[in-house]
Amino acid sequence: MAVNVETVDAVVVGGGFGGIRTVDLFKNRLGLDKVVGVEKGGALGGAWYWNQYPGAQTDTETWVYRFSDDRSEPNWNSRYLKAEQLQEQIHDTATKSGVAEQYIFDNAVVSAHYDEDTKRWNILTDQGRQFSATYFVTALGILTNPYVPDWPGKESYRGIAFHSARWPKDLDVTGKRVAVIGTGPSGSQIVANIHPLAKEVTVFQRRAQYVVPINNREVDEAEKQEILANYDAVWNTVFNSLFAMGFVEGSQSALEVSEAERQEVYERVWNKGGGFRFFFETFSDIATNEEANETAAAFVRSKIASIVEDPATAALLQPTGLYGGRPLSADGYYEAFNEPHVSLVDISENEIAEITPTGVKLQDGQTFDADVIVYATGFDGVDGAYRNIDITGRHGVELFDAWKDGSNALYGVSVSGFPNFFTVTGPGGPFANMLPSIELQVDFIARLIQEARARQQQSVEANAGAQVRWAETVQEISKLTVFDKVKSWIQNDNIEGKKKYSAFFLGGLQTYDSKLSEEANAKYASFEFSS
Ligand code: NA7
Repeated sequence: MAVNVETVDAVVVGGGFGGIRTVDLFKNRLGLDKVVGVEKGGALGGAWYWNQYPGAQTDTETWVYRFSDDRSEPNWNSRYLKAEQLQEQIHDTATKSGVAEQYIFDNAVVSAHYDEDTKRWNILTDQGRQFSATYFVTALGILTNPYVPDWPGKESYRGIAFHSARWPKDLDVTGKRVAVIGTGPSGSQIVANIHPLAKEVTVFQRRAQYVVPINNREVDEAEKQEILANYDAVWNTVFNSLFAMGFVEGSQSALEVSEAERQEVYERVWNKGGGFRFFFETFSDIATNEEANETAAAFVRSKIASIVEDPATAALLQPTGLYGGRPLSADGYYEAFNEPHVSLVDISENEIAEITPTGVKLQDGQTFDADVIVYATGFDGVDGAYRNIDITGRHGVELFDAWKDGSNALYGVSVSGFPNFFTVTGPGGPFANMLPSIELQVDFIARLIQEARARQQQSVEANAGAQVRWAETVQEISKLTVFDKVKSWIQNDNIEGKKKYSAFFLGGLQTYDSKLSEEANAKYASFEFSS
C-alpha cells in the first residue's frame, strides 16, 4: 500500500497554550506555510481538555493567565477560570490567530525520527498519518502523563476507577461512596468540590500538605476596567518578577520583622487567597531560608488546627516538614473534614497494599469499600510526556539516551544532537506562570529559526557543552532552594524509580529572560547552526 507522506514545514505536538502559541508564531511571524498542529485529544485545551474533574481551575489570576499581547476585551468575570472556561479561552485565542484550523485531532504522535540525509523529521501518528517536516516541536505540557502507582488488583475493581485527569464526563457522584487517593492540588480540589454530593468521601493521605485558600470571587466591571487600564504595568510586573504571577513579590525577609508584623502579613495574604501569593508575596525568603519557611509553615498549621474540629484529624492534616514544592490552594479543603461523611485515612506508614474488587485495602488488612476510586496520584511530570513518543536525533540516538544523566534542554527548548527539534516547556525551562514562560520560550525558538535563516543555515540545535553547563546551572540553583528538599514532580522524585533531578530552572522568569537576551546579544553562541 502506498504511504502518503505529507511534506510540511513544521509539526507541532500539543493543543494547549504552548502548541497554539507555536503554531501562531510559526505561521504569522515566520511566515511558514504548512504548519500542522497534532493533538491526541478531541479538541484544543491541553491540560484543560484533560483535567475536567469537579472544581478543576487555575490558581493563576485570570488577567495574567493569557498571552500578554492579547489585549482584546476578555470575557471573564472571576478571579480564576475553570477548566471549561480555559478550554474556551484556548479555542478563542487559536481562532482569532487563525491557528485552530491548522490542527488535526485524535492523533497521538508515536514517533519522530531525524533523517540526516534529508535533514528532515519523519513523524508518525497512531492513526497512521505521516509527515516529513523541517521543524519538530513538542509542546506536550508539564503534567500530562498520568501516574497511577502499580498497586495489585486494580483490574479486579468492580466500581468506577480513573486518574484525576481522566474524570468521566458523565459521572455523577451523588449518593456514591468515593475514595480519593492523593492530596495534591487535584485531590484537594476534588475533595472540596464533591463532598456536598457524595454519600461518603474517604481521603487517603500519604503526606499532609500546606493548603492555602484560593478565594475565587467575582471581578466586577470596575475592577476589570482598572486592570485593563493598567495592563502594561501588570505585564511589566509579570516579566520583572521571579514567578510571573502578576503581583509584586515580597522583598523583606520573614525573619527581619516582628512576630506581630509577620502574623499580620500572613493573615492578610491568607485572606486574599492564592498559594503562590502566600509563598512569594508575603516574604522574600520562604523558598530559600528554612527558618523563614518554618514561620509560614507554622502559620498554616495553626490555621488547620483552628478550622478542623476533630483534634485527631486536625493533627493528621498538619504537615511537619518544610513548606515547599508547588504551593497549593483550594477553597474549603480543610473545612470538608468537618463533615461527618468525609474521613481521612493516614497511609504514611500503613500504605495501600492492593485494590480489591470492592475498594482499597491497606497493609494492616483494613479495607475501605467504595463505588468510585479517584487516583489523584499525580503525573510523570515534564519529561514524562516524552516517554510516549519514540524520538531519535542524529545517528539514531534516542532522546532518553541523550537524557540518561538527567533530562535537560538548553533553556528548556533545544537538545544537542536533535537539530530543528524544539521543546516548549521542556526540562530545564523556567518554573513560573506557564503563559509568560511559554511566550518567552516560543519567541526565543522563533528567533533561533530567524537567525538560522539569516545565516542561510538549514538547522539549529544546542551546543553540547552549553547544554551541559545549563543543566549544571539548573541543578545548582535548585539546591539553593527548599524545592530541593521537598519531594515533588518539580524534582522528578514523586515517582517510584525516577531519579531525583530538578526539572526546572528555579532562578525565576526575570533571570531566565535575561539569559535569553544575553544569548541573543552573544549572537546565539550556545547554539550550532548547520547547512
Ligand atoms: P501531585 O501534586 O503530584 O499529588 C499527587 C498526590 O498523590 C500526592 O498527595 C501524593 O502523595 C499522592 N501519591 C502519589 N503516589 C502515591 C502512593 N504510591 N501512595 C499514596 N499516595 C500517593 O499531583 P496533582 O495531580 O495533585 O497535582 C499536579 C499538578 O497539577 C499541580 O502541581 C498543579 O500544577 C496542577 P505524597 O504527597 O507524594 O506523599
